[in-house]
This record gives sequence, structure tokens and C-alpha cells, in this order.
Amino acid sequence: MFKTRVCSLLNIDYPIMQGGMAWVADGILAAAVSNAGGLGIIGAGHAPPEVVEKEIEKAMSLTKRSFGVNIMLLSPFADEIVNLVVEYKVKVVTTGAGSPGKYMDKLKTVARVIPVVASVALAKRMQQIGADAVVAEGLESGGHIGEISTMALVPQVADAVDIPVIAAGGIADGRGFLAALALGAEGVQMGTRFILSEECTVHPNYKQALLKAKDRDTVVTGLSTGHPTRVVKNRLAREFALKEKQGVSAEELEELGSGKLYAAAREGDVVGGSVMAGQICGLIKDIKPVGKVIKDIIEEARMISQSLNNLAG
Ligand code: TUI
Repeated sequence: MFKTRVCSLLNIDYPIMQGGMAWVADGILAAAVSNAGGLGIIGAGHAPPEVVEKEIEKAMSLTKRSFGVNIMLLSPFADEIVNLVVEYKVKVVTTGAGSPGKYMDKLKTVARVIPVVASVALAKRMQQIGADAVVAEGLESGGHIGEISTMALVPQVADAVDIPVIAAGGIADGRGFLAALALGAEGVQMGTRFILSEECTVHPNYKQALLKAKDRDTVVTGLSTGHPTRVVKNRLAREFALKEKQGVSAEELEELGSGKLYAAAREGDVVGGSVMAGQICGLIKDIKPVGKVIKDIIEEARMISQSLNNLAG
């Protein structure tokens, strides 16, 4: 059940991908998701190539199944990460925060390439230059986001392209999974749900901050710098909002944000650090093994689809 083109394209059992979250999604988490039948993804973020290389090697030692690497296109190391995934013949590459156009031909020599898009225009452009699928990511997502909600973006992207569409943003259970399929997606990508898994090595303070967060506890900072970023409200988010209101320069704001995701995710500073998370964090009340996250979603979606079928007569 729920076998879509995404399953055959990526050689996975369930059309569920784990978001490639910078400083959060390492080789251990990626391997766990792939071993559970989904697609695990290492988040390269702004990390230097030596760090990403270690995570790729770790994932390779922990799983025989395909996994991916997310290349954050704003990273100063993006060129080197591209070379790394080609060298290691990583099977799947997702990209974020830009267009991977200049890397497409090179990446396609080894990997399935799946750009994350936040608009119909970019989705069409990605199909044209040979993307294997796209992740349509709504503004409910954590981290760097676009301007359109998942509910509005996914069906518009699904109508605009023939390649498979994977929905992201605001999905954490079987209801969200099934809703995404109803909107025309052939799979989902989840970030926040996988942060709250046993295998995620993010600092325990980060997990606790997400468990505590309710529906209105995330906020978007960085709108004035052109890098809107969804984070859990804390001292840093308030400081950011105040500086943006005061019209502080983009450079100063970038400086304020620099290194703050690392501080929260690896050092546990959830007060002065950047706790990126999606709006769905309010729904998630437990930390469970990755395998159970996936199993529960598929089982819940199966049950809902049966009751909807009865309802439809
Ligand atoms: O990339 C993400 N999410 C991220 S990256 C990240 S690391 C970071 N660290 C510090 C500050 C900011 C970010 C944290 N979260 N998601 C994929 C995504 N891509 N969302 C939105 C986009 C996007 C936006 C505009 C993609 C392309 C685009 O326009 C490109 C074009 O050429 O049209």
C-alpha cells in the first residue's frame, strides 16, 4: 500500500523522506530512516566537507540501503559538497535554498536529484533541467522557508509538473501523510517529526524545546534579509525581531544569526541559539524510534483511507 513512483525512484519501501536538516540530520539518523524503509538524508548545511564526509562514511557503515545528502546552496562549501557526493556515489541528492542548476548535470551522473522548491516556477524549471522529482515545501516547515503554505503549494506544483512531487511542511502523522497524497503528492518529507526520534543525535535540550512547543510557538525571522527562517520563539528570536523592527542592516542580522543553529543543535543553547522547527511541533508529544514513526504513519494512513472510503460510499 502507498507504493508510488517515489518508492521505485528511490528504491524505498515507504514514500517517506527525512528532511536534510543542518547540524541535526547526521549519518546515524539518515541510516536509521533508510533502514526503516524510508529515505534518510544527511544535512550538509554550512558544514565543511570533512565533516560531511565523515557523516557519509558513517551512514555507509550503518546501512546497505540508499540514503541522501542535502546540499544547502547558500553554503560557501556547496561546490565541495557536490564533489563529495559524486566521489562517494551518494544515491540521492536534495538541494535547498536556491536553484541547483549549475550542478545538475554533474549530480545526475551518480544521483537522483530532488530539489526542494517553494514555488511553481522553480518546480517547472527543475523539471526542465532534468530533476527526478521535487520536494514542494510549504511555509509550515522549519528553517529556511518560502511564502506559500503546503495546502496551496502542493496541488499547484502537482498540476504543473509530470515528475513526482513530495510534500513537506506541516506533516508529522498519518493524517498529514494521507492529506499530502490527496493533494497530488507521491510522498512526504518530514523534519520535525524525525528530530523527535530516539536515533536523532541533536542535543536533548533541542528535543525538549520542541516537545514543549505549542501550535503558536514558532515564528519567522529574517524576512527583511531575504532569508525567512522559522524557529521556536526564544530570546534570540525576540532579539532578531527587535533588530529587524529597528531596521538594522542585513549584514548585522546575518552576523547575529551566524553559528546559532550549531549552538542550539549541538551545544544545547536553546535560549540564545536558533531552534529551527516546523509549525507541526505542537502536535508531537513523544520521542520514539524512527521505525515506529514510519510504521505508525503508514498504519494510521491506512485506517483513515479505509474510513474515508466508507464515508464516500
Ligand atoms: O533549505 C531549506 N531549509 C533550510 S536550509 C537551513 S540552513 C540555514 N542556516 C542559517 C540560516 C538560514 C538557513 C535551514 N533550513 N529548505 C528548502 C527550501 N528551499 N525552502 C525554501 C527554498 C527555496 C527558496 C527560494 C528554494 C529556492 C528559492 O529560490 C531560488 C530561485 O532561484 O528561484
